This record gives sequence, structure tokens and C-alpha cells, in this order.
Amino acid sequence: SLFLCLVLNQDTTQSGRTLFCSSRRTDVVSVTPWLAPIVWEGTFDPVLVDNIYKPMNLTIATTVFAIGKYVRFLQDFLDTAEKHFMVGFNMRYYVFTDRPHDVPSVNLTRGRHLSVIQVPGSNRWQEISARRMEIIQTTIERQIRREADYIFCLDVDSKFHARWGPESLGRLVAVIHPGYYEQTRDRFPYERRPASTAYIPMDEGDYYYGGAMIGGFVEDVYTLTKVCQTRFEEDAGNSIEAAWQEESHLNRYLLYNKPSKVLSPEYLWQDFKAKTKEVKVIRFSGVIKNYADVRPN
Ligand code: 2GW
Ligand code: MN
Repeated sequence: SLFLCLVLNQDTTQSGRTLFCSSRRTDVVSVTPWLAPIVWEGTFDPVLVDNIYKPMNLTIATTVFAIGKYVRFLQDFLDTAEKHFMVGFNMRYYVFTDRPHDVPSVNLTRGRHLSVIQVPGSNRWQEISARRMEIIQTTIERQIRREADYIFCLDVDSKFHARWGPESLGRLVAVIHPGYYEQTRDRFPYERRPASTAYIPMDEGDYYYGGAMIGGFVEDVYTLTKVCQTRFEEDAGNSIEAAWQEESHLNRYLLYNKPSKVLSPEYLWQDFKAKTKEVKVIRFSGVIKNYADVRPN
């Protein structure tokens, strides 16, 4: 990074003050108002970060749900994860599915494991969504707590395209939704009805976070899923479904429990969206899906 400072920042060379060039990015904000990093390409040194985290011999858990026809996304998800996701780290994938026989066999590199956990199928998104939180919790209690240090919970209808490494690790990690990072908060699709436990008033909110990724220490994610599930069910009991289901509950939770690290939309893009100039690299993206093909009804 000193090399970069010398090359890219003339002022630093003259003054010798490396304090003033920790980031090469001046076009994006790379820290939140509560001083959590916002991770963009160019704000970290990948070699340095790897050298810090690799000797810790960490194990990373990744949970992914593939219920019904969504099993078709597993092959690409897992193949591309092996190429780009936490490469060189111990990895434990937990694949939750009602179709265990349709889970593809994937060549895993050393130190990486995959377990298939059978769960009931369902046609109702509300049920899958609520159960996802519940299953993550019980699996943390039963095994993940003992088997991993950090956890990522990801949507399966996605692919990795470039490095997603330990720069993403933190106590509680969320990602800025690619559809809303250029918008002001009055445009965020938070749940706006006070009757919902996911309610966020118009004058509050930091970012609009994407529901396709949540990560952090196993215990912090455990608490998050527990709280979100309880609220989700409380709403259901009152016949309320938040605007974007668990994504709404996630956003509400993160407003009052600030993430310790925020990932830029590089870590959650959408294939239908053209790359913008701030996004130098797309690391992970949601694939375009034919809803009629994959969704139950
Ligand atoms: C069933 C009915 C309607 C919609 C989805 C499903 C369904 C979801 C399914 O039949 N099988 C299944 O495995 N899933 C899992 O739930 C799968 O892991 C999938 O990636 C995840 C979320 O569903 P998905 O990817 O269709 O929703 P998106 O891409 O529109 O996701 C965003 O919004 C959701 C809330 O509406 C969630 O917050 C999600 O995390 C967000 O990315
Ligand atoms: Mn998705």
C-alpha cells in the first residue's frame, strides 16, 4: 500500500505522510457515520488483508437454501464460490433443500466441506422466508456454533465473479442493495406502516441493505435471525406482511444494531443492471431468473 501511495499520491510522496492515503477512492464514501468501513475496490489491500486473516485458520460457514426448483442454481453458485469466495479458507457449506438427490456434486478444494440438510418443501414464499430464519437458528445451535467462526447467509440464485475475501469479515456485516445506493433515504423501500414491527419512519435509516446476504460472527447473526424471525411471526399474527418480507425486518434490525462493516454493491449486484462507474468489479450478483420457471406459483 505504501507503493500505491507513492505512485498515486504525489502529496504523500512529498510530505511522507502515509496517513493521508489509506484509500485510493475519492468518488465513493468508504466509511459510515458510525465509522464502519464501507468496502469498495481500492479501499483495501487484498494481499495485506489475506496475510492478516489467513494465519488465523478461520472456518467460514455459508448457508444457502435451495427449495423446489431453486436447486438448479446450486451448480453455478457452488462452482463459482469455489473459484472466488474466501479462497484459501476453511469453508463449510450448509445446503438446505427438500431435494437432496438434486444437489450437484462439486469438486471442493482442500479444507472445504459441504453438507446437505434436508428440510421440508413449500410453495409459499412466506413460509420459506420465515423458515429460513428458523432453520439458520437451529442449525447454528446444533452445529455451526461449534464448526465455524464466521457465517454468511446467501441467496442461491446468484454467482460469484471475482474475489470475495476476508476484507468482508466483521462482527455484523451487511451489503448495500445495488438498486438503492444512489438514492436518498426517502426512496428506500423500507416498511412504512407503523403497524408492522419492521416499521422505519421517513426521517430514519442509513442505507437500504439487501436481503440476499447477511454475515458476521456466528453469534451476532444468530441474534439477528432470532429477532427478525420473532418480529416476522408477530407481524404474521397480525396479518401483516412487511413490504419486502425478511429484507424489511433485516433493515429495521440493522437500523438499531449497526453493522460493523458494510459491503458495497460490488458484493451484491444484479445481472439485469448495467455496471455503474463506481463499481470497478462485480464480485457477486443475482442471476436473471424466469419467475415462471423457478417459482412454485
Ligand atoms: C418461493 C416463492 C416465491 C419466491 C421465492 C421462493 C423460493 C425461494 C423457492 O421456491 N425456493 C428457494 O430456495 N428460495 C430461497 O429463498 C432461495 O435461496 C432464494 O435465493 C431465496 C430468496 O428468494 P429469491 O431469490 O427468489 O428472492 P429475490 O431474489 O427476489 O430476493 C430478495 O428479496 C427477498 C424478499 O422478498 C429476500 O429478502 C431475498 O433474500 C432477497 O435477495
Ligand atoms: Mn435472490
